[in-house]
Amino acid sequence: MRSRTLVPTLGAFLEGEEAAHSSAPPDWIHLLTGLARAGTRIARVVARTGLTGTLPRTGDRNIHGEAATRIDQYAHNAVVEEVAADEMLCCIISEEAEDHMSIPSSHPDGGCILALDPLDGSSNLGVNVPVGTIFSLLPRARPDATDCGSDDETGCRSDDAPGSALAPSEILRPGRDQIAAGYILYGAATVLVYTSGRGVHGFIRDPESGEFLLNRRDMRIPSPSALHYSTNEAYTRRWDPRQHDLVRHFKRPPPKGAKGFSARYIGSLVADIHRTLLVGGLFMYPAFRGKPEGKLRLMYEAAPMALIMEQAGGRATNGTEDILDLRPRDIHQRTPLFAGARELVDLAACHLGREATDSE
Ligand code: AHM
Ligand code: MG
Repeated sequence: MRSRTLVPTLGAFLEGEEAAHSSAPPDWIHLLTGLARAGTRIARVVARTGLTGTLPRTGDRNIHGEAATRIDQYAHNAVVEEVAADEMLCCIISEEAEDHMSIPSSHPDGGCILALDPLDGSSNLGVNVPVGTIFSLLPRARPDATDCGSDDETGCRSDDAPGSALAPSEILRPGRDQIAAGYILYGAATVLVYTSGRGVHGFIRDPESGEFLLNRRDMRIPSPSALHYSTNEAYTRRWDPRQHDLVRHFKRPPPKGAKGFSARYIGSLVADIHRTLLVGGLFMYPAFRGKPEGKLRLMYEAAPMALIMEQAGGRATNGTEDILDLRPRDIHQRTPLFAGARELVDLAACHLGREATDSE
């Protein structure tokens, strides 16, 4: 009988390679472990939605102590419960909460911000389409000269005076400042992908042991990448002519002997981005008439995916500017997103930055 190769668990990988090489604060390992625990709880509930509908069956309570009624509220609560005691956090920004949530609520004093979409794409659950949790870890803004707080070498502010309230300028950080980012995909398998700025690593949850096992170390978008474009073409009638030009370009007959483009769109961001990361292509959620900033949220959807893409050799823009360079005005701000293989994102930027040839 062949002996089984020893595959590192998430815990072993974090304690070993991540602890040795990452520049993220040491508490990050604890935080990611909490996120993985939340992912395990969410995966279980997601897997039962065919039986229970999108409502968890028993007794879950939201942050206000009310009975949760929606699965995305359940997911929000699960993450908050698993990470809220983390001393590195000063607040959580969640798609499920209107304002940021201070941690601890009475006197936020951690140095980092967790931005979160607890369960993206949950409207797909009724038809058994994969959904996901997206997370981004940011340092709280550095104090100015009049402030007595200090930063450690990781950028996380560490000795803030208890009792201070969080100002918007402390938490509205550009994606370029992210310490770490990632997602958990609830599909045929539950997959956790993260970066802390030194490559992208993927783990798959073994349903038997319950452990996340290292599945892909240092993920790279393949080059040449798959010629997939991915967008919701039902909005064509509301597109800018330059977006039309771009998609028309993808539909042109390829040169003799070359492969042409094909379309892929799941309509679930984590699944679309995961496919793009694994095989390449270009994911697009553009702005269009009626949605001048697109649909996706900058801080907890676009920015973490952009960091993953860049760390895997790809790129992400809002059409013209790198997503990671955008400074949010608001925690729930939206942005157009073009993400994927670098040459295809560059091609999109080139089309979107010039005069349209004609309109439809
Ligand atoms: P949600 O945050 O309300 O779940 O919506 C986000 C989802 C993404 O997963 C996906 O990329 C997008 O909505 C699809 O939108 P559309 O149906 O307009 O194509
Ligand atoms: Mg979402």
